[in-house]
Amino acid sequence: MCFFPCSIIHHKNHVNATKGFNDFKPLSSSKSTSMVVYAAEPIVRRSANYEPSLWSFDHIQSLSSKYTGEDYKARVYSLKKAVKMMIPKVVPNPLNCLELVDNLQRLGVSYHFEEEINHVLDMIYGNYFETREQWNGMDMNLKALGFRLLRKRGYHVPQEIFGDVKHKIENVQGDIDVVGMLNLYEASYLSFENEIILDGVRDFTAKFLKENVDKIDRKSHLWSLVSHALELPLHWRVPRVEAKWFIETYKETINPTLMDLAILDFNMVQAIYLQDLKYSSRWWRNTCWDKKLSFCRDRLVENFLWTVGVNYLPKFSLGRKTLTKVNAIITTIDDVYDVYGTLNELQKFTDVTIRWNINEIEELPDYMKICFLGFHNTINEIAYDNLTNTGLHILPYLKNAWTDLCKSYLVEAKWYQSGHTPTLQEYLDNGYISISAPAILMHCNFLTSMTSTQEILQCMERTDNIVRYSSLLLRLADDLGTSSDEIARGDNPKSIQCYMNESGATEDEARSYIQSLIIKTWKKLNKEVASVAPYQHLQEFVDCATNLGRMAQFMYDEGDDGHGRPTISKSRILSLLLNPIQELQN
Ligand code: LA6
Ligand code: MN
Ligand code: MN
Ligand code: MN
Ligand code: MN
Repeated sequence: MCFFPCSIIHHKNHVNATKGFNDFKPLSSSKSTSMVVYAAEPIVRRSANYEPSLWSFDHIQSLSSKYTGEDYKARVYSLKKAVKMMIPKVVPNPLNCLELVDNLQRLGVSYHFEEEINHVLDMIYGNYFETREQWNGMDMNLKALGFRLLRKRGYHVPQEIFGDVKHKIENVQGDIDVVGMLNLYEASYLSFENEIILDGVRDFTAKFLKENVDKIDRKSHLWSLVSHALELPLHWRVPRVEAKWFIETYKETINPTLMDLAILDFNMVQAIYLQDLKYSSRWWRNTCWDKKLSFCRDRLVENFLWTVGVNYLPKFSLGRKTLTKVNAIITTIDDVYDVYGTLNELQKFTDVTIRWNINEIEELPDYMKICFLGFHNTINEIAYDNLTNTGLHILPYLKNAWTDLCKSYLVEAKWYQSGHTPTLQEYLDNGYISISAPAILMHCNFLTSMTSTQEILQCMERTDNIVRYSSLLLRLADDLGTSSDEIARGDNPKSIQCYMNESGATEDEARSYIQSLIIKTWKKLNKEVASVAPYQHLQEFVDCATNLGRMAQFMYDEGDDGHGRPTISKSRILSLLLNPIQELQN
């Protein structure tokens, strides 16, 4: 039941509500009687007309995978052993070494060989990349591949390694090596700000590949690889999505032992996702939010998909289950602030959240009682489980992160109500918080394999810039994908509109500008990630943060809203979560 049952007007079509946010307003006041007569003024609520979920509870619970059990584990064990034996054989040849590492990473199985890969990269670095004398005169392809794989792991390799490549390529007699150009192109995306040599490399390799892609045989793997890279560079791609693509593209050509392992591992890890998803779907059903808060997006499976993008490792099960709850709560509360709630209600919701005070929920309308109590219970339970499992009391951190989020939502709701268009900077200073990534990543601090309080506190301290840049990537990509719908239904101006307003740019120009900010943000992120590389225990968290940025570019690919529109994500969900990869016929 609603707080004011007779006075609520639901608008099914995109209607902007600008008035009527006072629940009661004096109708008339008579001095003679000092009596004030109140009448309920209709509350006009917007509606987003979200499409229903494509994934029913019963359907999710009915799914199963055959890739569980000891037989499969035993096969993976022996395939892993066989792959480990391949490593010493490639050691004498640095290019073969790097190609093997690259393949293991792209196939999604490198997590089985962390120690071996570290060892190989250390060796390659020491022998070929540590000093200028070593890399001077080195083959371009080897340089490019080495640079990418080493910088990704935080080894110091300067951009000057490419100081002469442009000149050399311009003077090549005969055909230019496309594979080398492709590796150079991919390497250039590991750049930091103000690395103009790498900017140049990116420009001329992209130009070359665009001009030459059509000359490559369309049925060849090289053509797939080049056109894939031109769509989005490898460094920006979500590892699990890439693994699926890479396995399917190279199924018949890569070493069959490696491929057997990759396929089996993918399918077995996918079976774990299914268990995580079924748990999450039971939790979601128990909240009853899909029924009680039916004006919000019902996106449980999409919310789960984000978590697989953030961390695909089998050991991250609890992390995926927890983050799915976090994402579902965010998606719901975001709609309460952006679409359904009145400013007065939102102010109260924010206050109750700040004080984390269950006694105050009496003041909230019924729909918000459900929302706040469900939210409060879930976060408290997450904190409780952490306390009993690790002894660490994390509720104060979680509370702070959620409070910051709700405050940033309220800022935007006020901007919308007052018709204020902030400057782009003002918008982004709030918008990187209101996109929820800092709240998601705060939870991540307690979900990776860090064990001591000291490590976790150090992680929070050293990664605040990483969190900021990853959040900014999410905000910018989200605005490119969602702002058209948002503005049409009535919402605060997003980065595109703020930039248009302050610069007089057209929408297309503003979109390109936002794209350029994405490139710039990646460079800042790369630098920060490199700076924490020496701290081994931070790596899983840093990967989560970076993958969140990648996931945003995936979900909002080509400016489509893959989070809000279920039909856009359907094939991705089938591919990553539900359909196994066909095994090789041996
Ligand atoms: C996007 O919605 C949304 F819900 C997010 C919070 C994006 C990331 C979400 C996860 C991982 P919308 P807004 C749950 O585009 O209002 O409405 O901030 O977000 O632009
Ligand atoms: Mn929103
Ligand atoms: Mn919002
Ligand atoms: Mn808004
Ligand atoms: Mn949005």
